[in-house]
Amino acid sequence: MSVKIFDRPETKSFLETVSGLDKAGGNPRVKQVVHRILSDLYKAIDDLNVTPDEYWTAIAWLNEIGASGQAGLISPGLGLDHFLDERLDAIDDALGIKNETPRTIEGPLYVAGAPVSTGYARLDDGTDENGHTLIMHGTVFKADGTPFAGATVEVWHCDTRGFYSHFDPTGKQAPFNMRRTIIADENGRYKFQSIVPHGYGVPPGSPTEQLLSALGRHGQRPAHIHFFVSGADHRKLTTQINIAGDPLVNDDFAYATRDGLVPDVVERSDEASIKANNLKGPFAEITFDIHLTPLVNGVDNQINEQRKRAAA
Ligand code: MBD
Ligand code: FE
Repeated sequence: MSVKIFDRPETKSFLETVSGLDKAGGNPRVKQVVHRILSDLYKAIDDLNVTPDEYWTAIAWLNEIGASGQAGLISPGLGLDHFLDERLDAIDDALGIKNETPRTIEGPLYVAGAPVSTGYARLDDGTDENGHTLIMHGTVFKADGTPFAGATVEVWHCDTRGFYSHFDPTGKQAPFNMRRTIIADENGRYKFQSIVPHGYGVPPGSPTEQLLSALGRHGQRPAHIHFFVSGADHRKLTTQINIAGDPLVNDDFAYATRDGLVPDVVERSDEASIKANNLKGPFAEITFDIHLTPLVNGVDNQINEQRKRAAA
């Protein structure tokens, strides 16, 4: 039986009551957003004849998402993180700001407090037996195009099983394995040794995977390396690079792949290169320069407090 009650005046005034719009107290912005989202939801229920059984299935799923701490995981899966990036890009276009190094989503797996070093860091602790050595390096540039001595490069990635330290379900990794903060040297250069990461997959059987499966989708990401790059008088850049050649480079469940963020991976097996990097055997090399952008009217107009909230 299909009925329509959304357009009734009673429904309209009920939504205003529920959202507190008829009261003086509370937070006006929260009221505005809740009123809009609730109105869209009521209308969808009405238009699609959502049954009570369907509705309570969704509520149970939301409880599972929360209980498993996966709100930050299904969010990129539903493209919301990428959509926010597209909006930041559009705002920058309107302001005339060019992002020579594209931004892309942070994801839910950053951890603050990684060891800090200048110029160079070794990210992995050498215990991943399947690891293929990676050397990655580049120069950080200021908005005026000059090298950014003292810029901060935070980098994090997963191991060859697709697990991140602090979130490793096997408990195998030491804290801050494959997480470092590198201060760019006097020439704006950063360099690190690590291992080539594997792709990531959402936890099997998780509520995130259940929804993706119901959408006929997978929960896999191509191999990638995350970065926060920041420096005085510039906006903080959140980005990632993908490992070129990964079959999922253009099939990421989190939609983070962007032009300009898939640098070449060069296999080096010649003695000179191996020696120059103090290594014992062949390795993969990635060169990736990073360009920061200026503040807008003296402030970082894109900064968000996601990290502070995660730490609280
Ligand atoms: C990741 O490693 C990630 O980067 C994102 C965006 C989502 C899940 C896992
Ligand atoms: Fe990741």
